[in-house]
Amino acid sequence: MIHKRPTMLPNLFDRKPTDMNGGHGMAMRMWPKRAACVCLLLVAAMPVSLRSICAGERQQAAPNIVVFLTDDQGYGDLGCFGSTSLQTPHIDQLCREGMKFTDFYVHQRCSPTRLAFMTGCHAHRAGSTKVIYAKDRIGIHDNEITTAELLHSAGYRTAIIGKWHLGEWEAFHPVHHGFDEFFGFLTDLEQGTGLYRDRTRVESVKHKTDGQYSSRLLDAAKDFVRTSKDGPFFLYYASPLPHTPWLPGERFKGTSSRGIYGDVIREIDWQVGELLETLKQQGIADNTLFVFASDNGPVLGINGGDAGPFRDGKWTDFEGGIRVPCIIRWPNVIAAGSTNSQITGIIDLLPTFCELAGAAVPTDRTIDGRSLVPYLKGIQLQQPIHDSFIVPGSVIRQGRWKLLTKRLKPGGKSGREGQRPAAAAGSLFDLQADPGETQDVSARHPDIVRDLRQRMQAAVTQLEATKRPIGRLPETVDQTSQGNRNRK
Ligand SMILES: [Ca+2]
Repeated sequence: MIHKRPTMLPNLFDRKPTDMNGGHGMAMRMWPKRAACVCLLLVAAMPVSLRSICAGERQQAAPNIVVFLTDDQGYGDLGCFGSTSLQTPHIDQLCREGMKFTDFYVHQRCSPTRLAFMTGCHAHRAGSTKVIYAKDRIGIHDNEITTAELLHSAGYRTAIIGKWHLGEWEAFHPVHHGFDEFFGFLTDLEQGTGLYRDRTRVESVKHKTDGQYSSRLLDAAKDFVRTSKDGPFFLYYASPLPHTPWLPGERFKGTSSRGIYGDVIREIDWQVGELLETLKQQGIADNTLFVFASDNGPVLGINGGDAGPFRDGKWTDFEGGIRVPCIIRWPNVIAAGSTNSQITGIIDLLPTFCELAGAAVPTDRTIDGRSLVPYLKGIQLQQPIHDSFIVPGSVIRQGRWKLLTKRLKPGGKSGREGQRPAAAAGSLFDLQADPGETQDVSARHPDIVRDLRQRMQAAVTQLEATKRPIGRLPETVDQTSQGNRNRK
């Protein structure tokens, strides 16, 4: 069983990232103590066969892992997911060479999805469904055992390049949560943020989506791959694109037929191609698990993203907000051009990566995710890995049926509600016949409504009994003088 320290180190709250005397060096001095402790516990809990992997065979057996997570990209914004107006040849190639997941779920906004990715749990269970900013004084809790920590403990070199968005204060910084390296942004604010290298703020940034930063993030990712080629490594490429404001690099301006948004999608697609090519140049592409997904649905009403066949977009639990495109490429294992239409989600990446790395999934807490490895290997299961998908207190999907247990409003500002109507609590949709959630069929299927309500109630009851807190700053930390992110 894995135990983490019961409380966060108080001294972390007394400092801000730029006060820590040189970023990387300090981070590396602090981090290995925790990593070594977790690793020892993990190894002790492993079967002998996995211990031998941890002891030396891992580099041949375990794949490198790259997660390319985009920001606010819609289900319908890829050629291989049905777009006829956007050209995404490199991502389409991922589809041809890997497995397409048609029913992959995330949360409706940035921070909860990233929290779910890092913890293998619904964000509700890990303590917060908020979008996290400095003023909130919250972030990922130190007691969480993150995807990055688990991979680090199994011998992976770990990096996050791009947007973190799980807390802007020192205690929540990614280098304290399993990442050896960080290059990117702690926050999402469009009015200005900072570019960090490890724990040092190296630049003030007006717009994190500016094309100049996109190319620099990509260059950092390519450098990380090249210097980690002897592996194994975990690269979490958390692209800030295509979040607003849309500011594509010069070479991509005017390259699409979908305006500036389309230009940004072209840039994302090019970056995917560049990363894949870098992996191929290093001779490691075939044994690298490459995941491509979006963190939530598109922002609607601004001539931007497209949710494809689904209703609504970001900020809602309609399918357009929470179902996103996902592709996984791993030529050594996955059948090229395959499709998986079972319920899956970003919560499944933690247990998937653990199985591949020979790390034990934490057993001292509830983990909502399940390993995708049987799906990746094409193993026929008697039961799918998930019986249902639940956004606690909001929606439950089982098979073709989706029940709303609360009223869902359209995403974004309420003024847009006229064009995109709300749906009443108790609405039942048949996603197989009606993926756009247009017809409430609850009156025709009272037994299904009753069953799904009971399942939701049971899930919420279980959640309330087992949910964990989000990390919070002690009241003694003075936001005006310590710990907050810097502004220009
Ligand atoms: Ca987002």
